[in-house]
Amino acid sequence: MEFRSDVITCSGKYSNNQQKLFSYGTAGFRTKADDLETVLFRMGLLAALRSKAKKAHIGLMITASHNPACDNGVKLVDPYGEMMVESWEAHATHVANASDDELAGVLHCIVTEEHITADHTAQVVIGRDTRPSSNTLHAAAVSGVEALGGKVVDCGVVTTPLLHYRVRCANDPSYGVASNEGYTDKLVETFLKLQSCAQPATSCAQPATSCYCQDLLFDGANGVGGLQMAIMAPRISQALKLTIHNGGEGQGVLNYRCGADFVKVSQSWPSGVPATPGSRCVSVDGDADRVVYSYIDELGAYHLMDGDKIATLVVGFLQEQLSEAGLALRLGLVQTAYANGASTAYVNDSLKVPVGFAKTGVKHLHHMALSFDIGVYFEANGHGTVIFSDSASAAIKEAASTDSPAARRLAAVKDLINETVGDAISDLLLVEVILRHRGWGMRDWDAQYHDMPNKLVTVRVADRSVFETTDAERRCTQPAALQPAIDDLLSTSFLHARARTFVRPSGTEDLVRVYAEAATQSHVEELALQVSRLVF
Ligand code: NG1
Ligand code: ZN
Repeated sequence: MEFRSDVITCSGKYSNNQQKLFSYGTAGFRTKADDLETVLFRMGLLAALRSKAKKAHIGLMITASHNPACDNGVKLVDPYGEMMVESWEAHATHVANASDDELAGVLHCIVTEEHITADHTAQVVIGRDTRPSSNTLHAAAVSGVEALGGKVVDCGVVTTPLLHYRVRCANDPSYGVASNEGYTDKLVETFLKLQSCAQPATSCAQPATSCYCQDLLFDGANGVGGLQMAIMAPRISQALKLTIHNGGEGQGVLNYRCGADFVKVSQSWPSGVPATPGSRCVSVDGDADRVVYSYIDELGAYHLMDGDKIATLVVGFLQEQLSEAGLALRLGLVQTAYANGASTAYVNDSLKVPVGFAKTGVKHLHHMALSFDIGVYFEANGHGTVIFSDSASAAIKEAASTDSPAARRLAAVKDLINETVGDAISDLLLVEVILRHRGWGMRDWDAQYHDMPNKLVTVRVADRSVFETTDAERRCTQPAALQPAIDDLLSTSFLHARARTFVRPSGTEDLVRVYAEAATQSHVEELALQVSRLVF
């Protein structure tokens, strides 16, 4: 396959004159937006090649998720809406780092290695978040796709999970209508159907802590999630009364002291949302693929309901529905090392559902979840979803054609879930369905298990690449002396503190993360401090 002269001309316009080295990690490329224009042009080229290789639509999302507004990023999405296969991540890194003179050669190598022929016109589905830099980066990506004669399907400003959905539908129309409206209609209609069959919601004379209440505050992180919710909220208001705050209409700074990442890390109520005792709030992150809940009890105390609480709620519900429907399907949960130990124990010991551990990054969780008939996966930070195997889908469909209400509920719940990737809006609608089905207030949900006190801290080091881990990142193998020192600490000073701790290099930022969990907050503080000192 020969490259059109446009590749050479445009690569002059998007010249690579940086010393900086880029690496395609768990979140694609993510850094300061000013450094990314060349990278976006080149990812447009690569997405076009991937599309030719797969003879399918490929996705390209421009976002830096929960990171500050001055950052941006890009990741590619494979035909079924899943993260791009790992073997192409190396191609992405090579293309991004090639000098202008090397670029055509690097592209030729990929064409040869991947046996790409010229006969398929590339089709790339592009989405972007609300960041000011996203427009310029979008133009660069479009130039890249078009330089290889490819066609762009422009989704505009959309949430990351909506882009994943669009890619899946473009390649598999049975999944849904491939448009932004198709996504909205599917979620709205399924949610209303599920809620109209549920018990009537009790009136809100009582606070949301003690019974299911349709009132919900929505914290949109000043990002694209608020825009999408503004479209959906009026359409679902008969079943859920959402009040949108931090809605992304230009009033507040993206992800600043609000949104799912801020709420999870600081374990506090988001700014910009009225903090009234007895109220509950759902927070999404800057691109609306993560979700966490919070509530303030009658005494004014703050409570966080994170991704682990959502995962356990979903697993318990699916288990109950499967049993009522008489379906013997293998249900499992996948977590990462960051999952609170109490959530793992609850699912293993009380629900008797198997739990697997994967490395951080949804592609790893997604992969492991495929080993179950129904795999639920969630990161503690609120990124997760449920995936159904083909045979599980067929069994549910067949059971739903009988008069089993549980099987019908399961079939509708499957339609509500975005199986391609964690989706804050789809997940929050699912949580509402379950809470209403059970008539649960926030305190009932919270009472499933009690979180172990925990803390996540970051340590800046000279070179994070010297840190290597094993056992789903729960143990450090390099530097060699670190894990023995941690083990020594746990077996002496923290022997009776039910303590757990681990160290891993971040895949998205230039730092090392230390997680500590123990029976009391003071143990946690001390453990996090001592392990951070060992790392530094
Ligand atoms: P890193 O920076 O590798 O810890 C963070 C999150 C991940 C995942 C990725 C992708 C934590 C501790 N880590 O990864 O869970 O969401 O970003 O965005 O929350
Ligand atoms: Zn995100």
